[in-house]
Amino acid sequence: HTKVGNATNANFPVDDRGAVYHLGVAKGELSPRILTVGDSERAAKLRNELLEDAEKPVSHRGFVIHNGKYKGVKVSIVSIGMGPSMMDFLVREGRYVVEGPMAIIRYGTCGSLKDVKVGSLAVASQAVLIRRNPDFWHQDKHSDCKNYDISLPVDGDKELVQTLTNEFRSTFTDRETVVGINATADSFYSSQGRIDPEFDDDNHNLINTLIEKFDNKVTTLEMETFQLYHLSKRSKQPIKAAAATIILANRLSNAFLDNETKSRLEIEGGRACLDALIKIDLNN
Ligand code: R1P
Ligand code: URA
Repeated sequence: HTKVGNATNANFPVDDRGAVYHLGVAKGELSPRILTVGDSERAAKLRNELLEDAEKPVSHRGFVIHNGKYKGVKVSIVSIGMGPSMMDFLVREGRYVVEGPMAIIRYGTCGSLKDVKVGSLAVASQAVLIRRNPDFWHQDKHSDCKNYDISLPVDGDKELVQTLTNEFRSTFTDRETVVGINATADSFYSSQGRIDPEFDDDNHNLINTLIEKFDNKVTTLEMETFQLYHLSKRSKQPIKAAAATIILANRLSNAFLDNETKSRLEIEGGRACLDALIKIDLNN
């Protein structure tokens, strides 16, 4: 594990070496081209299978950074764990340590609201955010208070989304790649409409609401893509962002993908992501 030393500025903590407080890297220690995944084992496999000249990984606070080259181009593969706040750390602290324009592709797993087989792939053209609103369960709530807030859609980078879609469709000729809206939730459970008899979640209608609100265009449910798309758009320096997922769970049929297929799709899809990442021109 990497050590981060004392920080002095509470607004944006960096140590005396210039390492950011959570990612543990300083300026120049992260590539402008980033492939990010949730699972640290997925990141390690991608590093082992696909990176050349890989450096010793930097591991801090649940983030693991693998720097190396893909087809001669410098890239970073970063595992971040789960949820919008982990993506927030990556985009903000990553932005601080990288000079100039960036491209970030997320490759994760997801549930699907479409009638597609598990083991299909998805690319997110847009993303919405679903947040559980705790006030709904409060005794002093307003009468119009909703149980789950669903945001308006935010676009991914059109060019990178198209490049990623093309790479997926040419890589996976034996299975479908669906393109549509990703719904990013602040829980794997309640705000993705999973029913948990142990908790009062009031979410029985959530999946139908999502399907109807966006005219049946929500294809995937996971936990990070919205934060990536939203922050990339709000970054003052350019960040091109796109996201792809393995459809692990079908939320309509309740099917779940086997580990062996998932493992294979992680590598093949990871290669497709890296191909898209190195093709993109960062400067226009
Ligand atoms: C939940 O199981 C996790 O899987 C998905 C979700 O977004 C969440 O992070 O992505 P990863 O497989 O990349 O972690
Ligand atoms: N990841 C999620 O967040 N949801 C799923 O259903 C599967 C993977």
